[in-house]
Amino acid sequence: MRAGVSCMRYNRVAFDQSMKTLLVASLFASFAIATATAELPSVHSDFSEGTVDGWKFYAGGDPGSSVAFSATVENTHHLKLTEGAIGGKDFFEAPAKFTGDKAIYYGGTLSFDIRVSDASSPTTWRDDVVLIGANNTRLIHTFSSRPTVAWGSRTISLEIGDWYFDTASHNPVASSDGWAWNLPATPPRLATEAEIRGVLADVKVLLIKADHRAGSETVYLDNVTMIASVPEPGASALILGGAALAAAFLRRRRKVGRCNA
Ligand SMILES: [Ca+2]
Repeated sequence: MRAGVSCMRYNRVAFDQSMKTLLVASLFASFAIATATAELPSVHSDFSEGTVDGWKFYAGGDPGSSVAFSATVENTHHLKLTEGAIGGKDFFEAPAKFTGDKAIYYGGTLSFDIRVSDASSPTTWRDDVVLIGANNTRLIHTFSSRPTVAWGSRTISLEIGDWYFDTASHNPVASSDGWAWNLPATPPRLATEAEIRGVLADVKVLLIKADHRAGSETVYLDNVTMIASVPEPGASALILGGAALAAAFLRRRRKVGRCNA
C-alpha cells in the first residue's frame, strides 16, 4: 500500500517534471529545427544599395583603372571596372565580409555574374579567381570558358577539384608589386583538401579578374555570393542541445512506465 502511494506521488512528480521537460524540449526542438532549416551562412554583394559595397580595384593592375558602382546596362545595380590603360592585370578585390575565417565555407560555393564590354583578343591569363590565404598561399580557379558581352553566371565549388594551389615562390613571373600573377600555361597542380581548408581558414584576399583581353575593356560584376555547406557552429550546438533534452524526456517517460507496471 505504502509502496503504491509512494509510486502515485512519484508518478505525479514525474509527470509534472515530464511536462516541464516536454515543454522545454519542444521549445528547444522548434528553435533547433527553425535554425537548421534556416538558410546556410552566406555572404552577398548585389550592389542593390547603390554603392560599391566595399569592393575596390586591386593595386597592382593598371594605375588608370578604377572600380565604380554602375546602374546602367541590363543588370541594374552592379559593379564595373574600367581599364584606364593597357598593361597590368586588373582584379576586383572583395570587401572584408568575404575574408577572414571562412572555414565553414569548405564544400560550399562561390558564384557571381560577369560580363565584358569586348570579348575579342582574349588574354591567356588563367587566374580568373584567386583566394589568398596566410603566407601568400593561393588558390587559383580558371574558367573553362571566357566571359562574354552578355551576363553569364559562374559557380565555383569551394572544395577539392576546382582550385589550383600555388605560392608566390612557385610562380615564374612576378608583377611590379611583388605578387606573381602570370601563371604558366599549365597551372601547377590541383589543390588538396588540406590546402583549400588552410586558405579558407584565414582568407586574406579574394580577387575576381577584370582583365580578359589584350586591350582596354570594361568588366561588369554582380551577385557575388559565398554560401557555406554547414550551419554556424552555434546552430549545431543548439541542435545537439535540443536532441539531448528530447532524449532526457524519453528516458524519464520510460522510468514512469516502469513504475506503473
Ligand atoms: Ca545587382
